[in-house]
Formats: sequence, structure tokens, C-alpha cells
Amino acid sequence: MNQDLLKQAVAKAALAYVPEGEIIGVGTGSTANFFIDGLAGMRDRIKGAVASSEASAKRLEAQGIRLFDLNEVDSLSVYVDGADEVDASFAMIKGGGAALTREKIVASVAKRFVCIADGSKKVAVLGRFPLPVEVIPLARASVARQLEALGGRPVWREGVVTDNGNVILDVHGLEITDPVGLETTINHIVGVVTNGLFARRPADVLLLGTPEGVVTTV
Ligand code: ABF
Repeated sequence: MNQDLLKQAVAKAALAYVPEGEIIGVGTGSTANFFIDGLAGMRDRIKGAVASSEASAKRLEAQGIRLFDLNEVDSLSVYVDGADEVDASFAMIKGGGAALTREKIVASVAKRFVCIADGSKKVAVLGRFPLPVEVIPLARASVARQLEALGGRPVWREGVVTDNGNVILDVHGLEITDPVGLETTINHIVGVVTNGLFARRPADVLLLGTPEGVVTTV
């Protein structure tokens, strides 16, 4: 079964977590795009959505789904998004699409985080996927030195500017046995805006696409 079919299946399954009449948080990436396309079929039954990136905002708008700014919203009942890696505690690496900061902000407002991913994203230990870190441009080299001191190999994602006007360092070579600790440590480096570890606030529900069907873990 190809990966897109698995992504489509989990995206469809996530529609069951969308409460009627509410505003929901929507993530970024190819799996989230399938979710947005599915959401179009129930656009008249939801109030609208808060997007975690300009790209998702465009896609939501194109599907006729009303967009809200997060500042207009007190809370979201659910946030649905993909991941680059997810472990057994539902801690995730995210940010392959460079939208990690807005994703983390929108997720922080949601009561429930539904992670949608194909089976290849499930790992025992996070870190084979390089950890994205969003950095203020002026601090790129100084942050890189401190990430090196933590044992990683930061690589500047050249040519990429985030929706917030910042740059991304992808940190290779990490074996992340303490995701909560590392997320906290990296957040404390001056010049870091956000890192792609979502461990302090992991997902609440994992919908994993497998050839045998969608596996739900709560
Ligand atoms: C977003 O999309 C990101 O946090 C993550 O980098 C990516 C997952 O991509 P895809 O769904 O395309 O595999 O959720």
C-alpha cells in the first residue's frame, strides 16, 4: 500500500474527532492536506478553522472553510496535524515543513491533539529524523554552536524562511532518550524561537496508518 493511501486513511479517520459547530486547529504537511480536503465535505457543519501555516490557510480557504485568527479564539477543542516521528509516549518530532512554531502555538490552545501519521513515522527512539529548530537569523551561528555542544550536527536549511521570517537549523545525529528534557534545554538557548520536539505537550490520540488499517491509540 503506498504512503499516500495510508495518509489519506488516517486523515479520513480524523474527521470523526471534529466536533460540529466549532472552530478547529489544522496542521501543515501532506497528511494535514488530506485532512483539509476531507474537512471540505463537512464545511457547513463546522464554524471554521485556525491554520498553523500560510500554506494550510490557503488550502482551507480554497476549500471554502472560514479562517479564524488564533487571537480571536479562546480555545480549540481539537488540533489535527501530522508528524515526522512519533514515539510510544506520543512525543513527536515536527517541523519538516518549517511550520513548527505556529503548529506548537495552535496545538497549545487545543484541548486535544490528534496526530495523524503513516506507520513509517512510528519510532522507538526519536532522532533519526533531523530535529528542526527555528532560529532568529542573527543567532544562526551562535545557536548552531550550542546545538553542537549538545551533541548534534546542525545543518542550516538554506533558502528556507519560515512564515515568521526566521531560519531553520536541522539537527542531525541525535538519539533523543529524554524528549521532554531536550525540548526544554533547546528552548533555553538564546535566539531559539521553537524546537520541533513536541514532548512537553505530546499528542493525545495517535491515528497510525498501516496496511492492516488505521490503528488508534489513546
Ligand atoms: C507537519 O507536517 C510537520 O510538523 C511535519 O513536519 C510534517 C509531516 O509531514 P507529512 O504529513 O507531509 O508527512 O505536520
